[in-house]
Amino acid sequence: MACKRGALIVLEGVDKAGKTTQCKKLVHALQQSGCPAEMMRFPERTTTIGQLISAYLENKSDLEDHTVHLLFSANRWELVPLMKKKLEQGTTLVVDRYAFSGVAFTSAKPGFCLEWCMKPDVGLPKPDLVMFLQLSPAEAALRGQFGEERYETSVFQRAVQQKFEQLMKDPSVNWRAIDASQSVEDVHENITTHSLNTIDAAENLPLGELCG
Ligand code: NYM
Repeated sequence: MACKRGALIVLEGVDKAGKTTQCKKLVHALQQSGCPAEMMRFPERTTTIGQLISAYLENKSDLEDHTVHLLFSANRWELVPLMKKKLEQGTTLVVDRYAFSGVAFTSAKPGFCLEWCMKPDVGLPKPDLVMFLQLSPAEAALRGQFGEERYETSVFQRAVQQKFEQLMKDPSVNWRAIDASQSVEDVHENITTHSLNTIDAAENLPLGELCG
């Protein structure tokens, strides 16, 4: 009998929303409950493309805006064979940022529209669930200073948040807004419930593709 596939679960949100903490806790909880699960993150900075992106984010290099957008997308595409293999083997993937971050961050720059930004990611494996960790800019500010990387300013993050809100109107994507102002444990419980439901449902569904 063919093995049931794993689910592709993505966490998105602005900086400070708690995505990485929640991804780790979710993978741990799924593994504890006997469900094979692994974490991935984008950008994946260890590849050759990822190193170019990392240098750009750390302000060690400058890249033209369209070019870096395409590199972020290429960084996802280079990991597609591995993602598909793991999903087919029955491993659920919990992914810290995906194509939606790509579109939200680039389209928050002047001169970019959502449509152009979405094109390079068309055809990527479509997440079975995208949870958006919602946190107001005021609450994010209470969680401390931004770091040193590019994009880490409240003005830019506010623009990114608006782009995410536009993306969440797309009914072809299974979005769930999660109130990230709750305690870490309450957010975790909420996320775990949605994830377990999605893992059950995904077993019997083919993996989709992102559309434009
Ligand atoms: N980012 C992330 C993009 O601009 N485009 C993308 O496609 C992705 C996946 O990279 N500020 C931005 C968002 C973040 C930064 O992410 C690094 P992290 O999760 O802080 O490593």
